[in-house]
Amino acid sequence: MTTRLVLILGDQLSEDIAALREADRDSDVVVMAEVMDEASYVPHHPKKIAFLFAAMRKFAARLTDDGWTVRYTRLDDPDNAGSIPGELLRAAEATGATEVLATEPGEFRLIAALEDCPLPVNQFPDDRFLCSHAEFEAWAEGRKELRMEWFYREMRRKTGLLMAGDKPEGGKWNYDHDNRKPAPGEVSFGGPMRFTPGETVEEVLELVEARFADSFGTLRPFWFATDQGQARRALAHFVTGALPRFGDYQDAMLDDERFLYHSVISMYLNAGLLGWREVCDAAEEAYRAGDAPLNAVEGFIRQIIGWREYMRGIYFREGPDYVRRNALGHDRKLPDFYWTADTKMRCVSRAVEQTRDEAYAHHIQRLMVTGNFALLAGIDPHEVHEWYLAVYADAYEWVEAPNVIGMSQFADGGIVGSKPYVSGGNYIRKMSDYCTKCAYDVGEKTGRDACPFNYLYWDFLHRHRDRFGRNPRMAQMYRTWARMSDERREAAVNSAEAFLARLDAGERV
Ligand code: FAD
Ligand code: DLZ
Ligand code: SF4
Repeated sequence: MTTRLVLILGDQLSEDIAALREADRDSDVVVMAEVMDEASYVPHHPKKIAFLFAAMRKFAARLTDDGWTVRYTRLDDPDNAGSIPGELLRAAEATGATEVLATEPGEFRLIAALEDCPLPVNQFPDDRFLCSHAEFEAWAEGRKELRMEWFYREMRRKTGLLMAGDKPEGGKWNYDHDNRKPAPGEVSFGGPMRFTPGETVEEVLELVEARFADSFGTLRPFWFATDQGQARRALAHFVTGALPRFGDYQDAMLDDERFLYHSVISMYLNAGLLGWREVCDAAEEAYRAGDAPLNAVEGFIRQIIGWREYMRGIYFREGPDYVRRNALGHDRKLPDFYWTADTKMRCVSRAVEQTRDEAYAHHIQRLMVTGNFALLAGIDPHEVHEWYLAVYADAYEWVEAPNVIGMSQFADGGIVGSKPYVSGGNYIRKMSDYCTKCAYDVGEKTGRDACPFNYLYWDFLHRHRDRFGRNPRMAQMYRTWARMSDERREAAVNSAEAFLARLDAGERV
């Protein structure tokens, strides 16, 4: 029997992954490799690298126990070819294999690299997702607007999740209206389940410490789950401890609470340690057992079968040039404080600090703090994209790019969102306690002491009035702008110009 190579990438750590299903345990050789190309195409957070390497090593051991022949290359192997195609060629030479079975990677960059590999690589669809590329295309075909809500309803019907016959459970598809409570006084959940590094993880931590010492991000304490069993325990911990309040406080932010009632499972889902079905079933069971309310469970399930699948659909539909889109023509360079956290804006510095420490920030921090600031300040969306791709443990282009280029920066011109997600400081004040500890005054609209989000917001609307002035969803904001006195409008624009000049000059803002 001829030997074939079976490529398993770092975010394909699922036993039912397509390439393994196509392979023959007796004659084929699984190839897994820690390579510098993948570890450095953006400067990944050390926690992200350590998480993936540790999870890869444990997954390889599990496959070996299950009877597979696994050829695993460590990063410090002196013969390491440095890239995935290079490692495939080396494996082919060593085994005599002439063909590769792979599962389609989650980034066009790597899909193209496999297509260009001198060995024939058969890329099977990644069917760990609920919606295939063809199904998304069929849904999108002929629609003027690709609204997530309509897509989500189809996914609810398809999965039967939270359905009562052909009607949505409780009579409504979406309970978001109940899910916008401001930050609670106290948080009863102690955060995600933390795991003490065992021998495999410790070995990886030492490697990452030695090789990625200069990268942005704190490696220790390292507490992530690194295998399926641990990830399942982390999920169960969330379902019992936090899911009941997930809905209520989904959009809230607190200065000294990094996780609130969020699940912190995206890195496990995206690497393949958890599957969407088991996660959603666990949430639905909690609802059916009366342990979690419908607004929480519906909201949570919507993120997974709705937003997550929708984002992937957009990425593959829009193609490789999506990450270069810049509909608003923004070209300011990413401020250094995205790496140093050294800014007087408390909300931004706290979001960056926790990103540095945990390789994690929750959705509203990503969207309404760091994302909102970048959009208001006119930062080059590609730089913003590369930052998000680097700093979060759950970041792969298929999910990160539509969230950043589309949802957060409006750089796709309105495919993901019908209006830009921008707000002044008042939104952050309402949803968090950051402003109480800030050097800026959220109540001040203009001037040096005023919250920069306040005047940058009006300046953004003013600068982009040709594009957004006739958008019905923004009409109210433009009416408010029009009603302001000339002096107030001028003061807002002047404050924004002065702030952006200080930012460009490298002053601490
Ligand atoms: P929870 O709040 O507990 O939500 C549960 C799950 O729903 C998540 O684990 C995730 O799998 C899914 N989910 C929620 N929102 C989204 C969404 N908008 N898109 C896709 N899945 C979603 N998510 C990533 O997985 N990788 C990224 O690189 C990423 N980059 C983002 C960048 C920006 C600018 C924004 C605004 C959002 C981004 N998101 C990304 C979506 C979201 O912020 C994260 O999925 C979420 O914060 C992960 O934390 P959690 O597991 O605690 O999620
Ligand atoms: C993100 C990542 C990193 C840091 N390192 C590796 C690696 O060494 N080997 C590997 O197979 N995969 C790695 N990955 C995940 C890949 O970058 C990911 O598969 C692609 O970006 C496609 O989603
Ligand atoms: Fe952020 Fe403005 Fe509040 Fe300061 S005042 S924390 S800059 S929103």
